[in-house]
Amino acid sequence: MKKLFATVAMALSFCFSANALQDLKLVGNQLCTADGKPIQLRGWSTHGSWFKSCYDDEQDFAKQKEKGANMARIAMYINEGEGINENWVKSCIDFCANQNLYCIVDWHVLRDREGDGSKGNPMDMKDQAVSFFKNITSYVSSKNYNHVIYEICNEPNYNGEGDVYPLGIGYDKKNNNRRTQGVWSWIKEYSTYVLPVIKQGDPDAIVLVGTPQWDQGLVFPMMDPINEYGLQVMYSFHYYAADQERYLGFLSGASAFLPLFVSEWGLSSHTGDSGCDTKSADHLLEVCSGKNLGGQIISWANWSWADKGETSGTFTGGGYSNMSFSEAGRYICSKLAEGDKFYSGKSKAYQGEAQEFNGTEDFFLALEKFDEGGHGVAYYDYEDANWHPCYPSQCNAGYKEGKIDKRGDERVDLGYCNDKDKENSFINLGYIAQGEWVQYTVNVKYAGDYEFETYTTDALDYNAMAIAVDGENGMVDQDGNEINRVVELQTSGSGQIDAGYNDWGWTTPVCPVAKDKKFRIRFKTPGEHKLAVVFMASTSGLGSLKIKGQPDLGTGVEDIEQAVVKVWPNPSVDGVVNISADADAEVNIYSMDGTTVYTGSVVANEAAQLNLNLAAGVYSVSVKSEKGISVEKLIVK
Ligand code: IDC
Repeated sequence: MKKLFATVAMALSFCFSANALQDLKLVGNQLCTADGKPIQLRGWSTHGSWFKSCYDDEQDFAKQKEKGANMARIAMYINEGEGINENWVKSCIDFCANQNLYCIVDWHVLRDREGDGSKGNPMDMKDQAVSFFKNITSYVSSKNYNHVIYEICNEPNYNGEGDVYPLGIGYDKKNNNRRTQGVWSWIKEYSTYVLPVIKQGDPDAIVLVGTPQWDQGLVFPMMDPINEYGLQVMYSFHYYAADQERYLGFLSGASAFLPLFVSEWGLSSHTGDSGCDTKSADHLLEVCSGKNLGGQIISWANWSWADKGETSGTFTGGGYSNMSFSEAGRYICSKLAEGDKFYSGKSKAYQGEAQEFNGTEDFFLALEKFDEGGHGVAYYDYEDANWHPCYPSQCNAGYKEGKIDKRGDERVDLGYCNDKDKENSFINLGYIAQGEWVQYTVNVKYAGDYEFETYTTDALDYNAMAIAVDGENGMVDQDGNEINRVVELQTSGSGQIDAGYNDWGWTTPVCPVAKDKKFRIRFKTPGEHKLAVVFMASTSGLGSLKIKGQPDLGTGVEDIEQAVVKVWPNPSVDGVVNISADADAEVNIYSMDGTTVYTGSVVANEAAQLNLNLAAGVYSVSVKSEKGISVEKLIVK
């Protein structure tokens, strides 16, 4: 019966739908079409209403399509030019539908200029935003459109927020600077108004949420994501090639933790009008093609389809009518013409040998034995020494300084924690810049959740570390929930900031938003895993990572043989799923944000059929018996 309804509904939607684009959905962090195939949306963003003649006609979008775009972003400045203009946005939505282009409706918050007296807090215009998104979503659903993505705030910001130091991090301890974190709380507050309205008007929508510091502060949604509204939320990252390559690691690293969308990027500097850096642009597109920690294919919109004549613009000044492309415009056309070009390479164990963790004894990750595969695949490490905010002269530092003779052909910065007693010293990762990560291959004897500690110095000003296992978030709390994806490293010894870079010690990282929570690293299965340390802020160094052998974690790691757990069908449809285990067990199912969606139990060797009615997405099924905890991934379509 249900099936029949579905077929009728499909037929109806087919009749009414003005375009032939597939529905979009998130599978884990990946944007996919309805059939589960990853998709990369590519194309241009409009400029503001000043250059409307470049995008007030269907032909304007036909030209973008002809150049290879499959998406267009409609940037509606809310404080400049014509301001809010629903009719224009609606007509652009129609044009895109007719041209089979996906379409982003962008509420273009942009009030970050020094001295303009405003704060860039999206809450300032939340009433207008609520009414705008209400009208637009009801327009979209009245037309039965499926091609519209909502970007709820372009670049929320704190006026004059500052430089790279506090970037992406709420705990600049030295200055007690929490401004960027403040911006995230504005965004979260704003989302409580806008997202329910979108949910009501267009329940299956994909929504892009801006992040602090001109959309580079991805650490905030990693710490504290938005999961409350049953919408498919992705986070925006913005990039201006000529002067922002120093932040590109954020995109590469965060790809393992969040669904990401480069909803705006230009070949120019962040002013929109100087430099034109095609090399740095290549680097961005390489990351977007899937060459990143999460292997995520990331969509992008280039700024901007306009003929203002600025470097970032697609056309020369006044050049639109004769299609006179600028250097940036020609670059984008050539990239769009290439179509899908996805990267799927993987890093390999150093010298073919995984490090071994036997589960019962403490394990010390040998930081110099990072994977092979080079920059972008085995690690992300900035090449240009100037991109390091604290140590501009350092690049592959230990090697260059003659301190260490290991792996000098790689970019990763290695050094000895104790130069004077190298024999008894760990080799550390040093000179860590924002967005850098390093990946290792570890062979794990028993699946389970393990406590860990880090070896750190007294000199930790800015720090925020994440751990990825197999290209996904690898940390859970003591109850097995994914509460957030970032830990704050602790200073060793005296606890005094800047006491010294040579004073190392073991500390337990804390959860920045819930200090009482303890993190664990989760290996879902025994066998070989990729373990990556990801730094979402610059930090002085990581001396070692100790994963604690845990005989009594409740998982019975010492003597486990894990329960044999079966979950089927997987993927499941509508959350109808069978679970069995070869021992009496307690079953918990969590959504990816850690919300418990089911709690129950199974009797040994008896299948339990559950009808969970879950939203499409990825869940983890945790089965706890005297044999330990087994975790299975469940995909619901
Ligand atoms: C710029 C335009 C420029 C305009 C300015 C202010 O290129 O012509 O005068 O806005 O309206 C962003 C913003 C985007 C900026 C762009 C380049 O989202 O609106 O456009 N940029 O400065 N973030 C980072 C860079």
